[in-house]
Amino acid sequence: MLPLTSSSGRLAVALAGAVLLAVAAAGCDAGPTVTPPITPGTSGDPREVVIVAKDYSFIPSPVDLVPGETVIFQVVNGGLVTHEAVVGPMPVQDAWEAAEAPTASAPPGPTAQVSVPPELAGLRIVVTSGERKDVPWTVPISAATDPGGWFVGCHIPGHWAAGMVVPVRFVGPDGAPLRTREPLATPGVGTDGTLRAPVWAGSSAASR
Ligand SMILES: [Cu+2]
Repeated sequence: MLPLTSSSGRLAVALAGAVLLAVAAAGCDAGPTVTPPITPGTSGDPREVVIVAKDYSFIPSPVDLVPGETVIFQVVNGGLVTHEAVVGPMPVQDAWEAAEAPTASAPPGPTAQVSVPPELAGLRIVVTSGERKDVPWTVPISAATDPGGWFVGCHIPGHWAAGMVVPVRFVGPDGAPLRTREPLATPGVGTDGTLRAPVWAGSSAASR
């Protein structure tokens, strides 16, 4: 009887693990291929897009946006330290990473004032622990054709390297992705100092 009990125990553990994975996946998004239909936001009726920053990750992943729509980003900091949501392509992410790097040794307190050239500013929303900021924003029509992809990232020193970046998935109103790309790398900072970013895997992401 002992082997059976042991086997059942393993099965139970395996099932519990599978359930946890399923719950975790469901908490992020509906699935890897197609999201539920989206009613794109307009300037008069922007769509609410909730982004939760934690120590050190974002929910959801990916962030679904329809090119040309107007959204209100509701950025919530559920973590214990200050975070930011920088929305934009990789040149924007690189610019903020470089601009904020010198603040790594700054003493605890208010976020240091940093800036980047306007053309590389993208959208940056800084939230302190427990804070929520609502920021309206119109998704550029051309964003979906940016060959490098777009991301939501945090550049408080060390946070991107800790994995605090999620890809933006541009979708049509029907929820179908406008383009798909293969994963390039796990997030982090490369040995040459350049940022590595995740790319959502599109329909090929059947397994997780
Ligand atoms: Cu952060």
